[in-house]
Amino acid sequence: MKRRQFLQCGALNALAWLTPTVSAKKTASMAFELTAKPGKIHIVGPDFPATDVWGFNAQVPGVPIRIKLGQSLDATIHNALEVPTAVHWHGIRLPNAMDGVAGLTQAAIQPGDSFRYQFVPPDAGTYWYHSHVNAYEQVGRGLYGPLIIEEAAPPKVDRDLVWMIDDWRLRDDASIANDFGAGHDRSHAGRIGNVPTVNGRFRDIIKVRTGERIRLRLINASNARNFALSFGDLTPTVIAMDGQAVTPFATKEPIVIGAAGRVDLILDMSGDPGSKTSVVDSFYREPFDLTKFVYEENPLRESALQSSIDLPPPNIPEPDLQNALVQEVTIAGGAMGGLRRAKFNGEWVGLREIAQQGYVWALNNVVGNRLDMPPLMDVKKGRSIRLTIRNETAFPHPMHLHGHHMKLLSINGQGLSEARWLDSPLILPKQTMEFAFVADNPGKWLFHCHALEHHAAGLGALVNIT
Ligand SMILES: [Cu+2]
Repeated sequence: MKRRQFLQCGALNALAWLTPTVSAKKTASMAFELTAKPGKIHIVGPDFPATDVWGFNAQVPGVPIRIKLGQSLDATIHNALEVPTAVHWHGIRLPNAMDGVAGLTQAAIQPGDSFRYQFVPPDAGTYWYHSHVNAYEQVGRGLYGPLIIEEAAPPKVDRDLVWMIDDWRLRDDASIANDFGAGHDRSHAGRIGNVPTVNGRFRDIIKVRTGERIRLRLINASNARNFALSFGDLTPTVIAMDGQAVTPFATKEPIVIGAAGRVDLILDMSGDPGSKTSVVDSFYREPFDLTKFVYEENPLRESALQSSIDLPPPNIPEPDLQNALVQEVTIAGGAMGGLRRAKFNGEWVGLREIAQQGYVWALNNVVGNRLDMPPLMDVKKGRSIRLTIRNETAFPHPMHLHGHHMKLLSINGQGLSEARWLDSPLILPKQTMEFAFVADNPGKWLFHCHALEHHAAGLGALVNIT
């Protein structure tokens, strides 16, 4: 009798304990409410005033969204701004209607309105979400956040860190310079700022411990700044690019991350207790310290972890190279680009006249100034495409294809020994990259430069898959 009472009691307790926890957990981990609204953040520290920004839940970076592979992403966006907005889930191979391109895949979310995004991301990895309405202003003001899809069994690390790297153009009073979409930015390198930040902070320090293993997820949320990061005495091991696993490789070369790109690194913190290591950018002429690791006095362990850091390989259909549609795309225009004329609204027009309307770039001689223009590619679902992108301009372009990852086949004719699946490859001046992918995701997709001022100035096109 005693034993039975005890069991019953135990069973009841277990039920009482389980029921509310399970349901609470479900809501907490799967449904996100994000409000796009103005906020204030301290970017440059206490000696300066806070900066007025726009953020998801008034934060920059916005609320981190982290779910497990296989879970549904369920996010309702409330627009508390005075302008329309929409949210793009960058790098996710999602259904077209969830892609967040206002005017193409949905109507913009008007001030006071909401929109619910729901889909199951097919790949684990490091992604991000950001506004896709007047992105050069809305992303520039802070409307972005990290989107992490965790592997079922991630590699064992001591810490999983996300760094959203940004580049702000601030005035002396730490307010955002209001010259979004300036002509010079559109025709040159895009909006390059003067205050590079990690997670919204300028020259912050990151405390670490000797022997610690960190998975560092780098996300470049800048309008246009590209980064090439060195980690001092540390030798990072690259494990993923643009969210997709690569065969891990250790490198002392600077890690290049174009605007919108992502790189996952494993860092084994090998510095001495009490020491410091600067993370230095060297993409442009003047190198600078982005941030600093500061080692605590007590080490975590004597020597680095030796466990495996391999991620599951990408689960993306292999393109059929033999029977692929061959498509060449040439990027032309911009300052020092030598483009004389291009097709603008269906007619050949001189570049000077096009530039007067704010457009300076063309893909295959077509200025991408509208979302109702004829597509650059019109293909049947399931068709493999071999896409060669030639950059004939004087500037780098991170070219983003929505809804797909592209397999990089060659750079300047040089084949690759390892697979790279990218959604935002950075193509340097005078460089040619060849890609292949299966057009397996139906819909009208954007293909555009993610230097956001370049996109606004005509560097975009549509891919129609039916
Ligand atoms: Cu560009």
